[in-house]
Amino acid sequence: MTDTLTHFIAGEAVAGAAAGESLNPSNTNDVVARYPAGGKAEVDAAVAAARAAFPAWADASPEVRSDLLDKVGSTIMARAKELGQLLSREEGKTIAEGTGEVMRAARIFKYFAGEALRRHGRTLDSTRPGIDAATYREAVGVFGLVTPWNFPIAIPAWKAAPALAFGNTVVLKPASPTPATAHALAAIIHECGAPAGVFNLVIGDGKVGQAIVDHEEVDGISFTGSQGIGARVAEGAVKRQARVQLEMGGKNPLVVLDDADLDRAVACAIDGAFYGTGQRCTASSRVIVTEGIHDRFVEALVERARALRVGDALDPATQIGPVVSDSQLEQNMRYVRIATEEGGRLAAGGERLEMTNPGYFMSPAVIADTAPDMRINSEEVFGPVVSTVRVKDYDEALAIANRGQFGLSAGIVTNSLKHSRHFRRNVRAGMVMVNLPTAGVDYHVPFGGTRKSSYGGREQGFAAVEFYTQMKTVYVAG
Ligand code: UN1
Repeated sequence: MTDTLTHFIAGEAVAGAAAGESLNPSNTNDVVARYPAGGKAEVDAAVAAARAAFPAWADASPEVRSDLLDKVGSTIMARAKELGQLLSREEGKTIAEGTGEVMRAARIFKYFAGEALRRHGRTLDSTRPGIDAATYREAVGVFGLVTPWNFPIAIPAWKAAPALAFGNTVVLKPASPTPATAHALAAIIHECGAPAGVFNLVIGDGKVGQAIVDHEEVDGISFTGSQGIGARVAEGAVKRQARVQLEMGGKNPLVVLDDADLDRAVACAIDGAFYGTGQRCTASSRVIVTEGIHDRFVEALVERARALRVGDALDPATQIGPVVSDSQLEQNMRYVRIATEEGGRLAAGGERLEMTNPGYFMSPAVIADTAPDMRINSEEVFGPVVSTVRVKDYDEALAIANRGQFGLSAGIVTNSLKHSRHFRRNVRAGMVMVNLPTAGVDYHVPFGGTRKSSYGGREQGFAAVEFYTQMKTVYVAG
């Protein structure tokens, strides 16, 4: 079945001429949805609606906002199977991962239903007698949310839920490959009773994103996507002094030390590098291995990688779904080529696969014996491609882990308390994982990176209040 998508503006489904198709990457004969392409007119209408809805929403009892978010969370949960199916069909992650992501989105709404009720201001003792000082946390206004295709419901949820919880209104622009999943979320938010204009959806390409970024009435922008586009988003926002938050790429290292449990190290690398078809900004893309365990580790990694079942995302036996699009598959294959031309050894996978149905399949690639400065170890691939680097000892591993422009997530597999402690304190990354894959985060814990990975503050958990509220300082004399 092919859905026909609409925008949601001012509480109404707004149709437009079909401008694009969202295809099932496991079977490109299957058109998941046809969607309209919004432009400046739709963005203007959505922002005007969000602006008009803002005062009453910001003023509403926190209980009203909490109830809406809780209901959205419960509704998503009740439909997890159907939404997971849609997500996996549209994005290509396995059905287990798709349903898991839907549950994550539901729980994010429920978490922020609680946060809406929490008081985030502080009281202070003035140094002057008879005076009280306090800080309030107020809603900011209209937030523009520009979200990627790789977590098509969880990322819109973790931006929209805190925005709404703290009294802001929203205009969401989802990524072009996955509009149907975002549309399903928007429909649920409306069904659950969001007042008109509180949550708006405008579907379209980069022009919609640009119109949101440049709109004078958009007070803040939260973006997850590539570094190149992120830089443009920041430039546009800063020019007109809007708040801006960016989550961009990673080149996340996983360090494996001689004393690591081998099975655990391989499991961390397989999950971190290949689950979600490697399409996670937190994916482990460089595995840095000390020489005492190196050969055993690479051999076991190659064996596990070769045994992974690549296939249709909706087949429960599939472990690795397709890549999201043809252009992304091309990019992955190009990096495999570049890596081998630079001297890396293709030890597993790295081939385009033909299945019964036409789709974007490739075998998970392990590129061994790479040098730290190769392009494969500096540029984000965003696919099921991992490289390994052999090092002498922990110090060399840490130095290599800290190279490059990114700093999102970093992992270490070791039983050494000394090295794990040193790594936690000295690795240049916003998130550190000890004896865990670099990817796979909790829904209620702050998320974000350092250097070129993130900009403008942390998302999620208790940190979200910083971005989605502004502080007011109040002095009162009795
Ligand atoms: C995860 O590792 O569980 O776009 C989440 C991304 C990240 C989310 C990763 N923002 O891949």
